[in-house]
Amino acid sequence: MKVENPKEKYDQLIADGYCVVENVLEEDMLTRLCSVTDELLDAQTEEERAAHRSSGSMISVYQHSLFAELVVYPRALQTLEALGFLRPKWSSGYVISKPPQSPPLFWHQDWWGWNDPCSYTALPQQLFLMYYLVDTTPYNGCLRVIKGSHLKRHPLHDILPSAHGAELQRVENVDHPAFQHFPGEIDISVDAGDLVIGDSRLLHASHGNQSDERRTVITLWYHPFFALLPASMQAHIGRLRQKFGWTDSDWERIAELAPVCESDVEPIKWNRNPGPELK
Ligand SMILES: O=C(O)CCC(=O)C(=O)O
Repeated sequence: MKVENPKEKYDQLIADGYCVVENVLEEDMLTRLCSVTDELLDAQTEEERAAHRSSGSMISVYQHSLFAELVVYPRALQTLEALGFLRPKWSSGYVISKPPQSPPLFWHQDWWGWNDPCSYTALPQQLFLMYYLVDTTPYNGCLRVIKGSHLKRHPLHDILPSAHGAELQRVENVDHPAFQHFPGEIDISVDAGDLVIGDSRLLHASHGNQSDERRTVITLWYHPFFALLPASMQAHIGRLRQKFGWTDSDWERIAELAPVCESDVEPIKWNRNPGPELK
């Protein structure tokens, strides 16, 4: 696949923290992903749904083999390569689906390596690749981001308690600042099959879904410069892998993208809150 303007997209990803690549999923893959995710979502219990009211479902991609195909989907790897990420590794992912008439997702960032100085430099340690399976708009829960917040402190960094807090997930207080609007936020509306690539440090959220249809996204986490990360970070990433439903052939399929840490160094301590170094 030929990516239009790859250098501009790379520059935008580094400076703003995100970029969008149109039309990455082909029709056949999109159809298969819709059908598998619908099956997994229909099988969820009421309890599972209530626990994740804000984000919508959080189903691990290790629950179905099709997601192993998505991890190494050639058009996605060609996109990463066009942006200059030649040796990416992959660690995990989720099916995140907002049911019809559901609340917004709170502001958060997903990076956990803030204890290491490399987290305060421009190159991304971890990227999200988000595939939306339906067209999105503010009406049905499109993504919102705060441009540049992966590298620059924003008032939300001091407001947010621990990201992904259980109270925020259950939307116990919809007046909490984590659900509000902030100057500088940008809506990212996409067509089904487009790919949103972003830095895991970027503050992001989503609108509520006011439509009568599900709004599903598959988020996959990649490490574009895994070999350049400190060993303690590599060790943490290598340990994130979980077995669940994947078969040996699924693991073989993604073997080249498996994040293997060669040293037996202690994994870095998980810390989701940026320190004062983020200015
Ligand atoms: O549901 C969305 O649009 C965003 C999902 C998200 O925030 C994430 O995967 O970290």
